[in-house]
Amino acid sequence: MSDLVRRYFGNPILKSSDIPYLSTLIFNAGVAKWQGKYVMAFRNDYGGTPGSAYFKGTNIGVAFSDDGIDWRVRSKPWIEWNDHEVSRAYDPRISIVEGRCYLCFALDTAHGIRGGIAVTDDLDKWEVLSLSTPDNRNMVLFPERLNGKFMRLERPFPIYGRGAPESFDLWFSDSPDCVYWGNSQLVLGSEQVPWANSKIGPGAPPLKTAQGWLTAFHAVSIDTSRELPAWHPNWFKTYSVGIMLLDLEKPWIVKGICRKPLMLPQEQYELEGFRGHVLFPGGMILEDSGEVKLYYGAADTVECLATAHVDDLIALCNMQADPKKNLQQ
Ligand code: BMA
Repeated sequence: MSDLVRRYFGNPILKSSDIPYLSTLIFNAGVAKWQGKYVMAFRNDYGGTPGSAYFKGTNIGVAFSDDGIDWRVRSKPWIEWNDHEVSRAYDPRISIVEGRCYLCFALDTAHGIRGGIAVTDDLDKWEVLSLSTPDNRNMVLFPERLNGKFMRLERPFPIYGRGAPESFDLWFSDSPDCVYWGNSQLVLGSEQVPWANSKIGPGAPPLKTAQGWLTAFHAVSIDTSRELPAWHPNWFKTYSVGIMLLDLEKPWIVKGICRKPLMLPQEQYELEGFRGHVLFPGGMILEDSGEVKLYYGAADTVECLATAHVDDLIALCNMQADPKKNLQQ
């Protein structure tokens, strides 16, 4: 674990008691700078009591900030999708592409989990551009097009043919219009992450640097001999944060990856909650000073902030993904 990453001393930066409507858990937010402000879209699981594993529903709320630390939450939730087919939208990520605000999200449906992409120009009205086939989630859009194409990272869940348990991987695809997606390429197999023994998935939308696209991902380890603190029964999974650098011109190629987790759960607000030992990165902002703000959900209960210098993060990405295990070659 790297000590180049500093957790904000006032963590968590957003929690259920900050929300002016029904709220139990606030976590897994997407954050971006847009139109002179920091904006956050966050997941709100509501209608449960702390300590219980039951929640009535999930919606997505919006908050604004002048400094990326102190947040003003809009008085009403933004997105609540619940109909005969869809039970909820959750885990939003935000990317600003050519001045427009794109939202990626997961959708639980009667026929599987889908990854969605929508666009908004006012954080009010939103137009769904595409919904994947099941099962897929953790989509993140790159902040610019390459050769005219939108680009995304995503995490399909191949139940058959990939081995157990949950050996899910991180993929790339691109699109001329954000509607039709193709050119699917494997980016990183879960077996290539030395400290994980289960699934991985995209975390924060990539940041462009001269050395490559810098992106944080989540990586999961399961130890069934050790039940972890959680309101949720039978919780055995640790979610950590990894960091890697993708090639600027061929973003499905990993230029370098940090050999250890960038962050492991360590603080009380990360170790205990609905699901303890969970860090779930969803947003990264690169400031002019070189500071990177990394936003992450902690214990599926609160939203937190950590910072690091961009040069230090790039320097950490000095391991090649194991070529013997590299399915690209
Ligand atoms: C994943 C998703 C996330 C959640 C994480 C840890 O599978 O459900 O929303 O934060 O598990 O519980």
